[in-house]
Amino acid sequence: MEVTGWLLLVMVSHSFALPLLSQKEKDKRLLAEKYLRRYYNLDLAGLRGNQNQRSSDAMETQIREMQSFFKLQVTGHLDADTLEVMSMARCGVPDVGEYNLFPRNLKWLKNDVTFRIVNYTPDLKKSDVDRAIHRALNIWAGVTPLTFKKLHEGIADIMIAFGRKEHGDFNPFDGPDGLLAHAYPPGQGIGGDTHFDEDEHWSKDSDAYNLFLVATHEFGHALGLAHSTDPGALMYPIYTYGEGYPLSEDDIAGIQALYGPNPDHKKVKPKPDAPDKCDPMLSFDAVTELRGETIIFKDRFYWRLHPQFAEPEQNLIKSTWPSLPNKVDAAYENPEKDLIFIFSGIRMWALNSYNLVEGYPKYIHKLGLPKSVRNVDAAVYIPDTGKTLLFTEEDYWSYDEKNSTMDSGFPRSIEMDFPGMAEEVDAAVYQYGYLHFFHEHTKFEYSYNARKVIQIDTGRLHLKYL
Ligand code: TQI
Ligand code: ZN
Repeated sequence: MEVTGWLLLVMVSHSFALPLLSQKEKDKRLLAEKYLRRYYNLDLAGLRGNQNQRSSDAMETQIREMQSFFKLQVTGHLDADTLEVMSMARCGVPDVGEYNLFPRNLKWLKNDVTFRIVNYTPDLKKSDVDRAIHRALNIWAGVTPLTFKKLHEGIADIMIAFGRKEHGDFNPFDGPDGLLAHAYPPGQGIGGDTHFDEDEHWSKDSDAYNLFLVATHEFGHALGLAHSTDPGALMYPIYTYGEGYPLSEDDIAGIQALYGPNPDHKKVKPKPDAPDKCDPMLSFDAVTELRGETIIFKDRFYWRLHPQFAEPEQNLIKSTWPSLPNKVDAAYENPEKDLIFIFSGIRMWALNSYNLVEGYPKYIHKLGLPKSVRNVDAAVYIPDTGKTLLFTEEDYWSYDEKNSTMDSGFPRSIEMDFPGMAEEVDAAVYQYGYLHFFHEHTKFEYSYNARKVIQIDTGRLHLKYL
């Protein structure tokens, strides 16, 4: 990654040191390049041959894409309107998918691709290996015009093999863990070939590592996809076990950018992309502190905000806490116990930083909530009182952390006790004497001492948090 960054910089400054351009022209190009690289995946480093000509072509294509996104006149040139939009403040999220293609858009130049399974792993039955490979190829066939034909001998486009250490391509594997597999981008000879590290334990379930999932990821490479920056994508470079359909919208956008859609338009339902932190209608599922950082849960993702980092980090819940469910309802931290508690449906989990505490998950009713409560909307611990407030629909409860008992006199009405607030809350967090309540795309800041709402932010408000 680092190396690529450097390469990019060096080549960019080199390729536009054109003597014909005035300083002003150069500034414009640099602004445009920076912008297109950031929001439109402009990649000038991968271009070979006549640098100036190729990079101008690549730029022109991206300028057109950007102009059409902003409904400007599509000229492919850096005219005044285009430059104006480029210099405007904007949200940091790219306008195009997060997927990446290999430099020069390597792809198969035909739609009928052949494959051959050269050998098998002893970890699984032969039929299980066959099934995993076929299912993995079918995933990509389902969203493209590609078809995969199996060969039993001779040379196929995608030669699939298991091997350990040096296994014939001068690209050795490394024993257990680390490298799991690799695949070569489309091309002659070794292009498309896909190798699995025999020193891994291959499984057909959640044991490390699931052959079907790793194979689907590798075939993504063998068809021309590089890694995605979308943490929800299969092509994101972190292994996360999950059930169900493995592709996200970003993976599909990536592969269809190369091959187009499946003409039989089979209905698939991709996993939704990671939520967009710039969506003005964004709402949160749960918010908690965790050792001085803020963790925001949304769908199967969470953001981690470190006070010193400018950019929030987004990840899949499952990749950090595999034992947690994909949907979190509420979360709070008890800093004295150094635990965070996570609620989903009628169950709750306790985590010591990143480790699940023994004895969990537990039923929320163990806290003293009545059986009629089927989920908790929000939870927040108030250090001054040692109480945790649990919000359920229009009511809230108070749990005494010291005695581990539910306080009497509850539930009470949210509306009555927090005047000016929404009747229900989605998420709550306590910071420096203030309670922050989230409801839909609105944030209420409530002073616990003054017992009143002191600020309401609505729409795009979460930008302040993210
Ligand atoms: N193997 C790498 C991978 O497939 C090899 C690799 C890195 C690579 N960059 C590449 C291959 C670019 C082609 C093009 O990602 S790996 C995962 C994941 C690996 C990693 O063993 O690290 C998977 C193999 F995504 F989980 F990190 C499979 Cl699914
Ligand atoms: Zn990969």
